[in-house]
Amino acid sequence: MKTLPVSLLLVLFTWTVCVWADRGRQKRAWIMKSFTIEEENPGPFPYILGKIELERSYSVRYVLKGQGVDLEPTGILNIDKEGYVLVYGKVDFEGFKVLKLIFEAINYSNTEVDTRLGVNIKILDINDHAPEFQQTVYQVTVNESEPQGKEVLTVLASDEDDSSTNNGTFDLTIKSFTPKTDNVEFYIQQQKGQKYGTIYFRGCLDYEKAQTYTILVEAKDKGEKIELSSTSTVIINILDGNNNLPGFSGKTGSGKVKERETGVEVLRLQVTDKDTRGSKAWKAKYTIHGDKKEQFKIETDPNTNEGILTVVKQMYYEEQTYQNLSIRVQNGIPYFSCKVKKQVPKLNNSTFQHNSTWELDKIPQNSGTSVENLYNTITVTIYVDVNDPPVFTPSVKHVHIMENIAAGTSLTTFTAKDMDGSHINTFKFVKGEDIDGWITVDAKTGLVSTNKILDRESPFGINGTYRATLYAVDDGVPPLTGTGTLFIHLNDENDNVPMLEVNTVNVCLDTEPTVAN
Ligand SMILES: *[C@@H]1O[C@H](CO)[C@@H](O)[C@H](O)[C@H]1NC(C)=O
Ligand SMILES: *[C@@H]1O[C@H](CO)[C@@H](O)[C@H](O)[C@H]1NC(C)=O
Ligand SMILES: *[C@@H]1O[C@H](CO)[C@@H](O)[C@H](O)[C@H]1NC(C)=O
Ligand SMILES: [Ca+2]
Ligand SMILES: [Ca+2]
Ligand SMILES: [Ca+2]
Repeated sequence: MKTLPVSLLLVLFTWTVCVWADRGRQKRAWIMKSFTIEEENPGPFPYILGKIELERSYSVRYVLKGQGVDLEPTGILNIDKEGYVLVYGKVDFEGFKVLKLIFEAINYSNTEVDTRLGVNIKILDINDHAPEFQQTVYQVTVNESEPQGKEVLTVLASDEDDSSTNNGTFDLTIKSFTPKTDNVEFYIQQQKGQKYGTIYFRGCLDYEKAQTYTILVEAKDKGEKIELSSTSTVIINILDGNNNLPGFSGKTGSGKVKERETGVEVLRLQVTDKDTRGSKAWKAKYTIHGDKKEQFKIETDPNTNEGILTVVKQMYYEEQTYQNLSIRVQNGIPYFSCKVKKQVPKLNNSTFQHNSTWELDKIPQNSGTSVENLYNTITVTIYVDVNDPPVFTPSVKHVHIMENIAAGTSLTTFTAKDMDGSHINTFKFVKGEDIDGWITVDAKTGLVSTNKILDRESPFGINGTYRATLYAVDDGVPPLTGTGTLFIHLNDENDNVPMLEVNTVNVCLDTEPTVAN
């Protein structure tokens, strides 16, 4: 009966060699004391790994085959005739964690395999890989209204080294974030042994303080001799929400409305809103309070955000001389507010997972609470103005004319203006004083013509001058009247003076430069 005296001499301490017998007659295994070699051992090559010795009285030839010899990674290992195992090159742990080989001793005389052993060589990892993030840059958008403790983003990294050792496990940390604002702080949480970490924030996001944060996250392995690390950039974009109420900024406290006027702008109210111009969070929404008779409406100017107050029902001075209105402004979308009270952990809130959140003042306290009752108010007084009478421009006219001209000759045209502004063309011209019935007046145009052949010797003229008056009467209740005066100067008919042509008049204006000759 053959015995199998195998002794193994380990020359180098850094390799693990397991040897067992696989011959049918011998089913015993030798588990050798473990030694390790670091991967990527730089040599010099070849170096002796160890020696396999067989106690034989006859001569045998040693053969080594398998991974590292004729299987990948080929050419790394060999055995010499004395049984020394030699190493010819580097081994990469990330490629081969163990090399499986077969050792054979062959009888020189009959070339039969005398002994066959399995040999496993374990490769020991070194820390030659830094953990790497899945992405070098992460981008995420977060609503400004999100509450603290809200998950912002999860990052993932991996380390190719042995993940069962410190060389292949790593910590995720936030190295820095910019800008540093006092309203918010970012932190990362990584479950023990996990490859991913989640970024959260404590405090309040505030678009007005920072629209974008750039966070540098680092993954650093726990290598014993050297620690390897890499970083990734996380860009957090804040989406502006409605955390600013519009506030009245103009000093317009009162307005005026003419009685009986409607559809007229009475007052413009200015507001400022710190949210993004043009956004829903910026757009002002006005409401009127105290307008029992619904005499006003208010609209928002889409460009300036001003409140345009318009009178929609006629007001009468006899009934009221003024009206107080309270005008509220808010935004069309819900409002929220978040202010940091203290940068300290919130205490005794057992249901809260992130025990490192800050103490905050929030509106609404809980999401879902209505915040419709938040607005800014201004009180305005609208005074009712009485109607102004039409005014003649100019109010006095002089006409020089030859006597005996035909009836119906145009003398001059009066013009008048309604000072109320909005009452355009709502007055008519009527004849006032005209003792001898000399003139006619066109109600619409203000054209004054002769009514008959004029006589210089009329008892109603003084030194050949006749005085008449006109009224411009508006349609107010009661109607208001403006008065214009016309002086007609009649000249003696004289053969030496040429007649004026028909329908041509000599007009002198007393307040403006003369335009006629
Ligand atoms: C080796 O071969 C020789 C020659 O054939 C033989 O005599 C010897 O018994 C063999 N040894 C063993 C252990 O089989
Ligand atoms: C980790 O790597 C170092 C070399 O960087 C090595 O010396 C050490 O043995 C490795 N540790 C493990 C547990 O593999
Ligand atoms: C932000 O909020 C709006 C509604 O308020 C929602 O539609 C949108 O999906 C949110 N965006 C993010 C990135 O959470
Ligand atoms: Ca590593
Ligand atoms: Ca490694
Ligand atoms: Ca706003």
